[in-house]
Amino acid sequence: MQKNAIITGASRGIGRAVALELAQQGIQVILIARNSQELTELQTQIEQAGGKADFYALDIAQASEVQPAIEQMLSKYSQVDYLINNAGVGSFQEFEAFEEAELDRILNVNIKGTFLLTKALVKHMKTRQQGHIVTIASDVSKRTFPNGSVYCASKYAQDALMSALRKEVRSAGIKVSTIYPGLVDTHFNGNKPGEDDNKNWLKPEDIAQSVSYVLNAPAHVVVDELMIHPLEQEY
Ligand code: NJP
Repeated sequence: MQKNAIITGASRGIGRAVALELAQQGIQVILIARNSQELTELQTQIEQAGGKADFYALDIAQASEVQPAIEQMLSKYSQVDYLINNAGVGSFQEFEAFEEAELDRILNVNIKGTFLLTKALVKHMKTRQQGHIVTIASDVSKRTFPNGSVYCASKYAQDALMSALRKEVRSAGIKVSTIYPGLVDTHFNGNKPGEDDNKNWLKPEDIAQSVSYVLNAPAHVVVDELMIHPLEQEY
């Protein structure tokens, strides 16, 4: 049967690589991000390669946008097998320089967005007694560093959200996996992919391979957590 995967933050970076990888495996990908032009271009690229892609341009931090979109998806596709919670934002500065608005922005996307998407799909997955939720958290879900207070807090919280959910839904046959990447060469926080300084960082495709590994585990196996770093990164 055709498998369907929702991927948030699919317009670029890790999410885009995950979408390309899963589509190439024959999975119908449902792309989410705010930038509809980038989503259209990715949809075209996937379809030209023989894959299946649909997209919803929305802000994952807005319940009023997430809820109707998920309802539409469920009536169109009848089942969602995989949710890849990948969309995320961050910025880095001294603690006292963080403004309230920046705190809200980071927590709203990384926590509230993850919560809204997951909540909108858990009931559906429980009814089917199957489903797999994969979250791209961060290695800073498990360590902190100077100038990273708000981002680290958001990623610790995202990890805790998923860790507790894992324990709630395991008996319903739902797998919850969290991936903790180190440095990945994407557009994150204004980074320019391909610059020489980042040449030894992970590539988005490395994380796409991790997602593929987690999703393709045998039915009786769940990869709860997977941490991945560039060899040169101190951890
Ligand atoms: O970042 P980037 P990554 N609603 O900036 C989307 C984690 N991570 O791929 O909305 C919906 O290239 C945005 O699309 P748009 C990180 O925390 C990374 O590196 O159109 N979508 C874009 O597609 C994050 O959770 C590193 O602007 C929203 C995507 O998110 C995940 O990896 C290290 C949105 C961001 O693409 C992917 O980040 C690490 C919203 N409100 C963890 N806001 C790393 N890169 O080094 C943003 O440990 N997006």
